[in-house]
Parts: sequence; structure tokens; C-alpha cells
Amino acid sequence: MTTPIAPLTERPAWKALEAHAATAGSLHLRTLFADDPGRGERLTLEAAGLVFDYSKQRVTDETLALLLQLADESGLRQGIDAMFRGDRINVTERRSVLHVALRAPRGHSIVVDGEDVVAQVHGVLDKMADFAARVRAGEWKGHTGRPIRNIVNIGIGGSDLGPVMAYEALRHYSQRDLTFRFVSNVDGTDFAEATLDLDAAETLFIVASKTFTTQETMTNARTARDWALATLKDPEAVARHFVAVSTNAAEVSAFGIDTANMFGFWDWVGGRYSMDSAIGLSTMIAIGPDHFRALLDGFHQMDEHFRTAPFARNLPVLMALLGLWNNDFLGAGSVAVLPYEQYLKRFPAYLQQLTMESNGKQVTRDGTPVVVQTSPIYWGEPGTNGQHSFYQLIHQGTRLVPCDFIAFVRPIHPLGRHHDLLLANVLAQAEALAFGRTRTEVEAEGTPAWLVPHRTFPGNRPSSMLLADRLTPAVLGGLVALYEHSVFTQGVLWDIDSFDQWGVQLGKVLAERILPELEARDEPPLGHDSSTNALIRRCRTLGGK
Ligand code: G6Q
Repeated sequence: MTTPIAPLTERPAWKALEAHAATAGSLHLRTLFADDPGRGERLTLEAAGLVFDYSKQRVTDETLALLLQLADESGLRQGIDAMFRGDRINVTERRSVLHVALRAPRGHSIVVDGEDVVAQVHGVLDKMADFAARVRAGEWKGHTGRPIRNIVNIGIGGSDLGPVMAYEALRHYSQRDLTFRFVSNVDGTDFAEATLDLDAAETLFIVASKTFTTQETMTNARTARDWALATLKDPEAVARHFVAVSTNAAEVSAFGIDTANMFGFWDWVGGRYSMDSAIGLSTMIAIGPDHFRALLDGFHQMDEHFRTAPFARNLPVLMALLGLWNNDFLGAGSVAVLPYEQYLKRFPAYLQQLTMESNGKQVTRDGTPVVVQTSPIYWGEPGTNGQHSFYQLIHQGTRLVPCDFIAFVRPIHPLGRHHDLLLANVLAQAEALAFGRTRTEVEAEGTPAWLVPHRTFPGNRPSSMLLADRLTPAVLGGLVALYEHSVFTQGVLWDIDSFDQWGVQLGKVLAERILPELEARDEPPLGHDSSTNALIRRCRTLGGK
């Protein structure tokens, strides 16, 4: 018999945290460090090639103990076991959530509905590897007999952000004589610019869509087919220039793509958790099957750490608990993700979907309102660029913005002193945010009195430092899995369904209604609100209708 889980704010640890926050929440990091000279080493963890220094978070040992107690009282252990077992924890869509199976090593077994899904995963990975190797070697020929040199991934949301982010992150490991482009937006500019300088005879389109019905992706895919056939003329060319990544064989066939050139995945892979499924085909072509397997291995190392490590030494769990503390007890409404690695420039955008689509929810799994704040807003840019723009607000603004710094000890491109400068900057930023610059310190420098308030930094701005040796495919896998499991952990604590996305649907439905109203020859009766009606009329008039 398991004890039923109480609503979040009635759990004893939550109540204790509320009382604790009233005092501990205002403790200054200067005091916490002064009182414990070993804090920096003590509050640092290492797993799957990532070092996580959380000593500059505004927590005491008591805070951490209460947060860990909250994890226990929230049924986190059972939640983790249920996910790894393949239970249908996506309750509103009645689906299992098994992205961990995508990176389980060959020979492992996870059985869903009587099928060993790990064996299926490796079947698809082998097919992808074979295809990727042929494209990379120039053996996959286009319709005119010329080898494919350009790969254009067409997809959106989860079928785009992961592939783009991974391509950019691992570009150093990519085959440089291949060109990669990513088309997602239904805005024709995206397609037009992506294909402007490409030769259709050497171009392969990967149509990546779980459902193969997404309006933007199917519109771009049809435009791509027209674009290719305008040069290649023969409809037979589609078979050599289009492959699909999907769960929907019927729609793939209906589009005209041979299902022999379809790479499948399953309904237990959520879009935003799919970059390591066949959705990663472009990544595999770019970096090759061996590097792709190293990426999967990095994911798996973090999965195993998350599944087995005690919560007090569990990196995703701690990251989640600290995030929850900042969000729900210190009132921070956002998290800045600040990679000091140019190759990770799309990582914040990728994380925005992972975190906010997963945990931007207002009701619990049984449909009752959540009474605390759920997902914070994630945003960010690579350092050092951000230092010359929005960091001002983080240092001296009125809002509390916890930061996740991400840095690498060794550079991919050792160029003069660049990397030492980069590292010096990231370490200095975390230090400055935590300790600030007191009025006394500013005065001691002989600053005129009127300028002192402007040059004073309050400090006590929390941050975590994620440090790895060097950005490799395996490290990227570990990093993504870390955030995936941190998001999952917070979802369990808030008791929300982190794996559905009903909020995305409404806009899609309304767009379907407006489209014929924009396109009709004569103005149709408009039944929207007065603002939408007037805007439709204006677009029609100015567009020449
Ligand atoms: C992700 C979401 C969403 C989805 C896109 C694309 O978790 O479900 O971003 O990935 O809407 O969907 P398709 O892959 O079905 O085209």
C-alpha cells in the first residue's frame, strides 16, 4: 500500500519550506560563503561528464534537506520508476513516455504492450546509420545521378528545434562538404532563403513530422516538392530527393514518399523529447553514425544517473529542486540559460520548448488548478555577448533572475588567449552576481557620493555553473538529458502532465477558420470579435482582395 500523495501545498515539507523561506530566503550569499569556507566544494556534484556547482544558489543545508523531503513526499521515486517502466504517465493522451528507451543500449529491454521497444529502436537506428553512411559517402544519388550534397530538414517545434540545436552544437564534428538547412516557419521566407543557393539535383529533403499532418510542415514539404520538380521535371525524382521521419506511414505514402525511405518512431516519443529518435536523422548525417551513438551514450549515462543516484547526489533532481525553490519560494519568474560556448547558440531556444511546453500548465493531472507558479520563463543567449546587453538587468535590475551558466574547460578552437578570456568572464559573472559590490567597497574607491548608489551591486543573485571538459556529442547528450529529467522532476512535484501540449492546439484551430476568410474572393461574413474582423478586412484590402 502506498500512501496517497497530498496536494502540493499541504505536504509537510512544503509547509516547512514556506516557514523556512521567511528567514532563509533573505540570507545573503556573502554570509553563506563566509560561514562555510568549504561551501564551493561541498555543494558541487559530478555526473555523466558534467560538474554542477550549485553553491551560489541561495540555499542552506536545511533548505536542501527540506527540498529533498518534498521530493520524497511528492512520490518522485515512484514517478521515476513509472516513467522508466513505460507506464502511461502522459495521462491526458494516455501514452507512455519513453524517450529513455531511445538511448538504451542494444540488448536492454523495455516492454510496452508486449513489444520490446529497445529492439525496435535499434532496428531504426541501424536503418538510419545505413542511410546516413550512404549519403555521407556520396553513394545516395539524386535523380540525375549526382550525389546528394545538401540536406534540408523540414519540420517544426519538436521536429525542428532539436535537429537545429544539435546540428549547430556539433557542427565541429560534421562533414563539412555537406550543407545543412532547416526550414520550419510557414512564412515563405524561411523556405525561400534556405533553398536560394541550392541545386535541386543535389538536394535531399527530410520531411520530419510525427503526425505528418502539421500545417506548416506539410505546406513547406509541398513547396519543396514543387521546387524540386521545377528543376528535375520527373515525379519519379521524389523517391530520390525526399525521405520522411514519421509515425504515420499512411500520410507519408499519400504524400508520395516511398515508405521504404521512411524512418519511424512511436507515439511514446514526445516531439520535444525526440531529437535522439529518427527525428535526429539530419544530425546523424551531419556527424556520422559513430558520433550519433556517442550522443546517445551521453544521454544514457545521465538517464542511469537519474534512475539510480540517491536524490541528494542526483544532478537532475537537485537542479529541479533548486529551480523550484527559486520559482516558488524566492519569487523568480524566469531562468537565464547562458552558454559560454558559441556552438550552443541555439540551446536556449531548444530549452524554451523543452521546459515551457512541458511545464507551462495550470492544472494538476486530475484537472484541479495548480495553486503555485509552474514553469518559469526560460531565455538566454551565449556569453560573452549577453554581458554587453541584458546582464545589466540581472546584476542591478529589480527582478531576481537565476542563471544557469554552461562552460567548457577546453575549447574546440584553441585560438590565442580566447578561451582563457571566455572562462575568466563566465567565472567573473557568477562571482559578481553572487557577491556584488557593497556601498562600502564602492566608497572606498573614492567614488563621489552621488554616484555610489549607481555603482553598488546588491549581489545575492543565484546561479549554477555547469562545467564539462569539452563540448562533445556525449556531453551534449548528457546536458540535454539533464534538463529533460529536471523538467520531469519539477512536473512530478507540481503534479502536472509534462508531456501534453493542449495549449498549442487552439491557435491551430482558429488559423484554419481564418484562412478561407482571407482567401475568399468576396468578403465573407466575419463572426470574430471586432478587432479580429477589422484586421482581416485590412489584410484583405491591402492584399488586393
Ligand atoms: C512537441 C510538440 C510540437 C510538435 C510540432 C510538430 O512536443 O508536440 O512542437 O513537435 O507541432 O509536430 P509534428 O512532428 O507532428 O509535425
